[in-house]
Amino acid sequence: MKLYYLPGSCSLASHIALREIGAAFDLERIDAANKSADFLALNPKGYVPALTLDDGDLLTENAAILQFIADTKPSAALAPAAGSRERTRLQEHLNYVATELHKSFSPLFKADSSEAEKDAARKKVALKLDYVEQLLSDGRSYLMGDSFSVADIYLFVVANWTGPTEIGLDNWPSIAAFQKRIAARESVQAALKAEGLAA
Ligand SMILES: N[C@@H](CCC(=O)N[C@@H](CS)C(=O)NCC(=O)O)C(=O)O
Repeated sequence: MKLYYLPGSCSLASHIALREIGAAFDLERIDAANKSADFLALNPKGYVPALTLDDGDLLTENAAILQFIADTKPSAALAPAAGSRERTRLQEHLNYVATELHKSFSPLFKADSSEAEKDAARKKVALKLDYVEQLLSDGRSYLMGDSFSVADIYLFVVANWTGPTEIGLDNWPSIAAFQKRIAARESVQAALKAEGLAA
């Protein structure tokens, strides 16, 4: 398998999940400003994460890739069984992180966003974080309760963006504690190091 990535971006979630299951994989960093013709031919969507499988097939979309990785090694227990109510709950969390939280950050990373667009984005991110804070403030360790899952990995990566965007986590203490818990995992430290990020 080969994972195409951008350091610290959402592809870090797929990267961490691959390390959680102890998969053998290669990493290829893409040049976001100057995407190669080879990458665009392989993945016309033009973004990461993109995961090529050993049979040449390509998977894209974090929420799908994360579940694929979890299903590759059920004993790692990163996702409930397919078809179960709990699996639907996991998909609910993955979808929230992808379409509500992750995408709310997008204007903050675009060079051509106006200050008004950035302010609106910060407000939207705050609202999306409020929901997660409410969920975690019942004392659960993870989104699914007591079980760590791929949704936690994705949430960790996206919530980490509150650092570079200077939103911070002071208003969301349960998320801040969650971030510390997830950051302590060996897989996370190894992935951050491999992407050249401060662990
Ligand atoms: N719908 C995609 C979105 C992926 C995405 O937003 N990737 C970003 C990094 S977080 C990216 O590759 N940005 C570079 C670009 O689009 O040129 C998913 O959920 O995986």
